[in-house]
Amino acid sequence: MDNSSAYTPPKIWSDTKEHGGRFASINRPVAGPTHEKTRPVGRHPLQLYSLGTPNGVKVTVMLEELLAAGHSGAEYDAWLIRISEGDQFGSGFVSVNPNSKIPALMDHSGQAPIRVFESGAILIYLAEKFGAFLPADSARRAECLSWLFWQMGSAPFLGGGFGHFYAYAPTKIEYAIDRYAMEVKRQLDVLDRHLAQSPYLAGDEYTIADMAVWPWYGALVKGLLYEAGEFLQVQAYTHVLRWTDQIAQRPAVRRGRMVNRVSGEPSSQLHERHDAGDFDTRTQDKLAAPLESATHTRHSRAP
Ligand SMILES: N[C@@H](CCC(=O)N[C@@H](CS)C(=O)NCC(=O)O)C(=O)O
Repeated sequence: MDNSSAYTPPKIWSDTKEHGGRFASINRPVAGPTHEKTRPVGRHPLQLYSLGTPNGVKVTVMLEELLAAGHSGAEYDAWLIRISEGDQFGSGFVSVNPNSKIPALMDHSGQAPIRVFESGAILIYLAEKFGAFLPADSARRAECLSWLFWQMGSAPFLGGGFGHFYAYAPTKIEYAIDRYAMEVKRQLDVLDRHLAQSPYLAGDEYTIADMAVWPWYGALVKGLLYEAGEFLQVQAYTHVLRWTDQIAQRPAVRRGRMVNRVSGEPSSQLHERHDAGDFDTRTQDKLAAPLESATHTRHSRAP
């Protein structure tokens, strides 16, 4: 092995140079807000501040599943946080999540508002609040929480490790790509062997563990993450694919993945959700339509 390196770390690291790569403009070595910005609050008990990334989708799927199961107390407003524009560093957002990452939730249903950050914590909070999607029986609950925490611990190797070095880093580093490709394929094999024996992650029942793992590893096996489907030969993980397709058919999942989404087909993007009817009336294709006709109709104006 060649031990030579173009870079010798100095004694003390300092943030003096332009690092390049996607997200370089928002990365900082310190925490806390960069600017004052009031947190908007809508009319529902639950206020979600998020973006339609895999971590954000976990929570919007859970909220839509709760509503579909008849838990009307799960009505929510979903506000858009554009992380590429630094919204996560506004003072209002930081007061909900001092870690400045989406998703973040405020529950205004009680006497004092409760904040919850970290997607896994939000899923457990909602599951316990509504008594849904987290088995009560201790063996099945343990299995569900084990897979939920597996996701929370594993996905940083997929996103921050593999995804970063394969797709986003300004230079391709063979050592880093090999290391994380190996780990991601191992993770996929863990899932594939388990799903060969079990319909869902925690057994026969669809739970918050599936909601946490699906947006990451489901997207990966469908070739939707980092354009890495061929590189990782994802079609080999047939049991993960079976489970992915099964979950994708759920109507609540279809709705949840539209919320706070800012890419893809305009009809699949619901930037903010404040009402169940918004899925029919406020997707980007519908919002664009009156603007287009306004250019042709003399007295019409944009909403
Ligand atoms: N462990 C956190 C991770 C959240 C996370 O990494 N969020 C990303 C988007 S998927 C983010 O907000 N990044 C903004 C930033 O790093 O400044 C969770 O699961 O909630």
